[in-house]
Amino acid sequence: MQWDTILLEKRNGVGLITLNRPKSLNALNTQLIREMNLALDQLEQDPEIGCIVLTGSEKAFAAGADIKEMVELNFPNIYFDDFFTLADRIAQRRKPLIAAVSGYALGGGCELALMCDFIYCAENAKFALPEVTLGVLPGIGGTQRLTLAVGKAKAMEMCLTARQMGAQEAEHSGLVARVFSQQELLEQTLQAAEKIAEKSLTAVMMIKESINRAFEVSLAEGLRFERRTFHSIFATLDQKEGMWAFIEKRPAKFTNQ
Ligand code: DAK
Repeated sequence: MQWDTILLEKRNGVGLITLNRPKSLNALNTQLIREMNLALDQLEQDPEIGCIVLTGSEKAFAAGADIKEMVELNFPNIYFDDFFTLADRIAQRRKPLIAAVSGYALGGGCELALMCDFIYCAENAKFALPEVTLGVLPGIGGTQRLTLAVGKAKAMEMCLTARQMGAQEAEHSGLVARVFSQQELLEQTLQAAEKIAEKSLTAVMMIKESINRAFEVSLAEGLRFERRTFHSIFATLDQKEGMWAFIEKRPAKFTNQ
């Protein structure tokens, strides 16, 4: 497969997708979103892959949706266009997704990072939802996912003023899991992804599903979901392997069965 707007690599059970439109700071156009989804389809179907990393360049994870592509759209264009649906599909992936953010993660770029399961960032990262300065509002989940991540006060302030949030504040606010130097970011992210990929994919996917439940249902329903999921994992060979490996003092060899 020939990619024009992304790069796709595989390493030790990890799929790495690098956004690759350097001249426009990885602005998200329809082609890039389409290629990213095709790459994600491939990685989700690949039994060798247990975790996926999304990254950009040192200067920009992504500077937002492509304003030059959007400027002349009218209501029917944007209403019938599948950009939204394509973008929403990224958040519905079942394998774990980590965003490695260096530089700008603005608008749709910030929203893309927020669709991932967690974010690692470099010290130069800048997160913002500056749509208000363009006369629009965040449209791929920003008002919802940013609010869930950092709370109402910071989400309101960021969306209404377009202020950029730096790496340290993003970590303290719960937007990112960890901050690394620019040199270390990708290696550290890949190492974390490899650790995840070594685990039982069933357990990993059930953990992802259970944590995401916490954002959608009451505590009682979430606990019930977690409990039933826990019961069901005892039907897998990986549960036996993981526990016997501990008892026999050896590393577990998971088969995703
Ligand atoms: N779109 C298109 N081109 C972009 C871009 C963007 N978002 N961001 C940067 N570029 C291009 C610049 O136009 C410039 O191109 P040339 O002039 O060289 O041809 C090149 O990238 C380098 O940018 P700068 O010269 O501006 O570089 P600086 O270092 O000076 O500034 C910057 C970097 C990131 C601060 C600046 O480029 C900037 O402010 N960019 C725009 C950031 C922004 O406003 N992002 C939010 C976009 S709105 C949807 C729902 C939601 C959305 C879309 C659709 N649907 C429901 C369909 C989401 C909307 C957004 O994300």
